[in-house]
Amino acid sequence: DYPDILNAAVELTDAMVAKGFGDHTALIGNGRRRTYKELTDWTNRLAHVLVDDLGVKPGNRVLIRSANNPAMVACWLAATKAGAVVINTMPMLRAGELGQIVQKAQVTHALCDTRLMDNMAECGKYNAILGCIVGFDGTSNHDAELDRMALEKPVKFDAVPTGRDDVALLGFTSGTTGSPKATMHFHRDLLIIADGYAKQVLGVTPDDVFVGSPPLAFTFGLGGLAIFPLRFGAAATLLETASPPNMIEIIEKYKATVSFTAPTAYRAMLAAMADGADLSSLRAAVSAGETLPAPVYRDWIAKTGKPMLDGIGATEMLHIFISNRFDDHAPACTGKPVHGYQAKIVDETGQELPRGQIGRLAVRGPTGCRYLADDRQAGYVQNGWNITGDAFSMDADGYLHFAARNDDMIVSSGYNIAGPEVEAALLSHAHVAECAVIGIPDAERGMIVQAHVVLRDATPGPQIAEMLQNHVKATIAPYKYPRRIEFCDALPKTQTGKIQRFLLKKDGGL
Ligand code: 3SK
Repeated sequence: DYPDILNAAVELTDAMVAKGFGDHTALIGNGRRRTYKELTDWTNRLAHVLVDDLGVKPGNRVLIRSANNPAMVACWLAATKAGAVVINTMPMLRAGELGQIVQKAQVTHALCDTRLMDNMAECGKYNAILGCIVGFDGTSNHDAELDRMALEKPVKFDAVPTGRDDVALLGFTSGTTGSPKATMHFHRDLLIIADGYAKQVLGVTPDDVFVGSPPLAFTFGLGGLAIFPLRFGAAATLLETASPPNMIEIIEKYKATVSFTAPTAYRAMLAAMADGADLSSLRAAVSAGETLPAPVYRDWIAKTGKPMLDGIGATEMLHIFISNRFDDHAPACTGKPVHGYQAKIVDETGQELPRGQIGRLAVRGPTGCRYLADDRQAGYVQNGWNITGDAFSMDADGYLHFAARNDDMIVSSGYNIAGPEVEAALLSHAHVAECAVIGIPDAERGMIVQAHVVLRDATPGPQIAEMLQNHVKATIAPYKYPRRIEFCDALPKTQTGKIQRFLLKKDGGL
């Protein structure tokens, strides 16, 4: 129910000032607070620079390169006000990876934190289409070219009257397998995820203070750390480096109420939490990006007394579409579809499966997948349903239970074994800090379960391996135990914290 002419950035800034939130804190970062009025003026000045001086036209693709900080949010909002299609990118990307994005999205303009300029400039040398690269000061001291130009500009800007179905954002995803795809999202989509999930599941109010680790370049982060707070007059704390101790410190210092991160980070927060840590302000810990192992859910609630809400989202769908609720959450359960979304479990032919059976999770709703010029569209969207890469079951009461990524189901001697279930069993052992389970080829059994384990307070060797195998056999059906265990110092992860099991599978998992 959005008007035909809709610019999402205006709704998150000027409209909030008009609603009386001008003096509320919008963003906290780089050691200072910015109100809604300050953010609105800042973005309007920047939008003037983009349109008047840098020649940004509606529909131009504008790439933003930065760590999570208020200046990145301001640049994203300004480019959106200018009618551009924005691509937020991670600071860790190198020139070659930036080049792939520039070519795929036909990027003409880049706004780059000056501290990250080397790779951006290198990318510009080899990509002629990228005619304009301008630096901004990510430390918010307004000490770079873009900031200096903005200081001269008026604080009022007539935002481009974009249509609600005009593309506002390209979310890039390489999933866990490489080969990037760009997903297109409309202005209305940016508001739908706030008015749906954030309002109806999280019940966000102007008193909320958000904290989290996902990069703004990942739509999980953009929603949780920018769109959700700004839509409701709440505040977001932005951390350039969000280590677990850092997150705890920020929750304590700013009395954060909602946290967004992945289960591995919650587990690390639990390990880093001193006895007197004060998390009393927190009312919701949102876990997504990876499946939430039951031991992490239980340990979190036991230690903090705070609810942990597991959800599943996808860059293709923009944000979380299935979630637990405050009054209805349980271990090893992802909950029910968010308002506006529907889910079903299907087989390889698209036929719906009976309740309780594991199959592919299919979803549909207002923010479904539209890949930019990509043949993989036909595989992802079938008969209007988005066929996610996840294997789930739906129980008799309509709750969804994660089994595995479709690629992570292991068939061993005719048994279907979900890798994450074995991981959860391993994680419930005190000496397991992190683990990833894969299937590797085996002459006798077709495949066997192999676990890659990062130990805590223990020395790798056959003794601990046997102890872990026995622990799994005692925790879940014994046939699921990992026949091989490899110990390692760290697991390969994407920049958004997802374990790259496909890397472990290479070369037989070694
Ligand atoms: O679960 C995810 O991977 C995800 C992706 C995009 C947006 C939100 C989420 C939770």
